Amino acid sequence: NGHDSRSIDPAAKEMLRIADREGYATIWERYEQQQPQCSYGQLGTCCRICSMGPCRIDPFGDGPTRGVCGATADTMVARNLARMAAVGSSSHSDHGRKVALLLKAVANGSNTDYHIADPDKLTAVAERLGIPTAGRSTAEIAGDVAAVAIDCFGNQGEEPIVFMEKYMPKKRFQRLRELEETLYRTTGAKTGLLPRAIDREAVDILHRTHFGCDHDPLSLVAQSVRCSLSDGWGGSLIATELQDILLGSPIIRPVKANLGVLEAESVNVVVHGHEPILSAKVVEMAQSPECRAAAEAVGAKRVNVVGLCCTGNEVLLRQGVGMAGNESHSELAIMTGAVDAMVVDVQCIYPALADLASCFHTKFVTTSEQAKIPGALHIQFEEHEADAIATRIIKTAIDAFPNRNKARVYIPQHTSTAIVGFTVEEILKALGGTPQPLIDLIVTGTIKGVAGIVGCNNVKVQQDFFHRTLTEELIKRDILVIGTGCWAIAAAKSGLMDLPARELAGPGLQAVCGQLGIPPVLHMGSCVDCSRMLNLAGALADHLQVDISDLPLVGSAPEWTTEKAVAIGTYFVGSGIPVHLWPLPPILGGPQVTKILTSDAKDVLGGWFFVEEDPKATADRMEQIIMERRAALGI
Ligand code: BF8
Repeated sequence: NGHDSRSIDPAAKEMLRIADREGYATIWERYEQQQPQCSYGQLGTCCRICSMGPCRIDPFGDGPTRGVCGATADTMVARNLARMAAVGSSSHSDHGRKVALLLKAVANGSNTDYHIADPDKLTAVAERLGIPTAGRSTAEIAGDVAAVAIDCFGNQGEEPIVFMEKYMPKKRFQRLRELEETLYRTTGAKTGLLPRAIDREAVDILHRTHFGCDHDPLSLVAQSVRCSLSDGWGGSLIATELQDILLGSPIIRPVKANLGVLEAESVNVVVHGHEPILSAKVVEMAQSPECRAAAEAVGAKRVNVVGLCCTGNEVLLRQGVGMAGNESHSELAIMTGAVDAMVVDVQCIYPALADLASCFHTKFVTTSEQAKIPGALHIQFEEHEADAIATRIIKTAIDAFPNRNKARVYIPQHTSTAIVGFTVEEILKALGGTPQPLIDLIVTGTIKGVAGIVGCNNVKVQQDFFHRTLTEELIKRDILVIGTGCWAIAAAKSGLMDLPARELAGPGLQAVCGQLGIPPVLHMGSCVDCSRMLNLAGALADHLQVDISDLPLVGSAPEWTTEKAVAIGTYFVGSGIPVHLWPLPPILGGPQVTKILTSDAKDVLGGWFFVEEDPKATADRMEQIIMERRAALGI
């Protein structure tokens, strides 16, 4: 019964039975070996910032109430949280930076392996940024867009970054500006909320959380919000917008999801990580005559590239590539014995994958200078030689294919169909070019509101259980569910993104899905594409001339794991959206920080965090928030 408590996914259950039988180590097993986990760490009251420590504070009053330097539990919690937000924001944003630099290289002709795949999107982004487009070449416009994006990372001025200023809805921008002014007036101390340069906000956190700097929980939380906003309306947004320009904008289309996308007769290449600059090339080059011939020469049907995690979402959305699974599936995919190469770039890659791959013929290929893993084969990816390197990577998989031990291959035959690709542009197109029909549906109560669900799998939660149950509970209540990341993969695998899923929705949502020919649960992309959700919220807010915090919108990260999820949750809150979290964030040891984030933020920002373990109770609370907001709007 052990595997059933680990995952609700039928493919995962089959693979976990094999793992138990063969003795393969997994996250679940290593998690058990880690018990009991440190409760100071869980509560956030452990400080390792200087060498007088480590210090820890028992929040129940046993022992000292201050660290050696005098830091309180709240200071420790707030500093730790700020560092999580900085790391999460930096990960998304550094990804965005690479895309901006690539756009510059394509624009000036120094990179010819990529090109402007969506000139219409380029024009739309340029116009939004106020860059002239009439009578100018694509390369000129692209160069200017890249320059504005790059400037958002390193500008040394005090003004908010251009991307945020041009994309954030007006009322939200004003509210944050007024809040900064009020805080200055009432406290006499400067507290910024609108991000300056993206790099600066993360460095600011590294500086202010150094030994002996900022000890004020409110100030530390405010900077966490500011840094996270530089991710949502900056780094992540730049990643999304410029990837659409360079790799093509997603369109609504059906795909297959779950381990059944692996093919027994083909060379299987799993792309895992986050940056489609690599994965999209692997998908593209797998179709080249050279790779096809090489695959046939070793007796394979073809090269079958499938995705895992967010880079899987990127190629699923843009190239219709099958999705092998979300975070907790990464080990299980290798255990099928049918993966000839797993190719990774950055973020959310378990180092354990290298050891596991060595039990099989599987080549575990790292490609990024920022993510090297002992035991992996490193093939350095360089954008200016992308075609050649992607081909080399695929050849590695083809060379491994003959070593596959067919007796050990087991591919669980589970796939679901998912209709994906719901970008803001595609949603507006489906609505006839304006958000008005969606607003009308919300005003009449046909749809009560919109819930955005994001984030990972977490070994502390039965895989996909919270994602699936919460999603089903919300659509049942006529709440449209949109989202990204590993949640989106969970929803795709569960069949919730297929058209028949509308039967699970309440009568209002069901009718809308029937009319528009869409599922009740919409895949908006990878985690950097949470910026698409912000943009959708922004489009609704600007259309109605209200703030995002007035709209019946709510968020959740019900199986969150990473620091990037902290950044996402925090920029949602900073953008005026209440956010549910499970598992517990490491803040509860700081009563003042907990109060700021779960209560005070509500009045100040219009968004706040709440924690809840039960999916049904979470849906109740999310519906209640939506109903309160509807009432406040008089609808
Ligand atoms: O950025 S949802 S486990 S894969 S952090 Fe990672 Fe979490 Fe998955 Fe993508 Ni997002």
